[in-house]
Amino acid sequence: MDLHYIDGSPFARMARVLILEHGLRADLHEITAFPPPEDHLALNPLGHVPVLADGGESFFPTSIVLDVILSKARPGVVAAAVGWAGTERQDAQLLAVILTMGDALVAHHYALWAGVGPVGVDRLGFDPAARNMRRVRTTLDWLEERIGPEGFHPGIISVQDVALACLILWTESRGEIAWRGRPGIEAMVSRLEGRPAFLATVPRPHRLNESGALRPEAPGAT
Ligand SMILES: N[C@@H](CCC(=O)N[C@@H](CS)C(=O)NCC(=O)O)C(=O)O
Repeated sequence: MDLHYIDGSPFARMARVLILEHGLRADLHEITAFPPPEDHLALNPLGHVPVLADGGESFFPTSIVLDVILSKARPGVVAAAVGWAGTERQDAQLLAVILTMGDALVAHHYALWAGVGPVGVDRLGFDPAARNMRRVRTTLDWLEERIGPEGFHPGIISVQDVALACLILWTESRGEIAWRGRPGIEAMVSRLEGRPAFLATVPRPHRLNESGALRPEAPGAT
């Protein structure tokens, strides 16, 4: 299988961590432009990473990429698949909520980096970037109520743990948010961040230029 990724992408990092944790063979293709170039749209019409190409098919978005990777992993190793016995719907909801929160998080940061501001009369009545950050905070509270002392599933490192840790660690390197003060999430992130699969996928620093555009020489800038 072939994984197309950007170094800084927290969504792509989830896939890279799962591949490493499970010792799966994959050819990694780093995209150094941001946003990904035009020809990437042939792989994913949404223009996003990660994309997993396997058996002539192109898999996206992230939830599907993670599902395909986990379907190739031996059960019982590190990150269990969605579908813990009897809690399939809750597992699926947890992962979907974490990934949707990730969308809000990156949309918030992109809006700031792009210097987006009012260009006309506000007929909506709220600031979309601020609303996205509020969504992130309330979702972190919701997740904190559901995480246990051993993460989202006792006894294993779950895909939900991996997904949330990748998003939190992205904010640590790309623009901090007030995520601390939630002991369950803090404990989970500190347990995972030192694992070899996480250390091997730490995002390189990125730089924004003065005009707000990402520097072309900043590979994997998200
Ligand atoms: N909901 C998407 C999120 C993926 C995403 O936002 N990827 C970012 C990098 S972190 C991206 O590729 N952005 C390129 C763009 O916005 O055109 C998914 O699950 O695949």
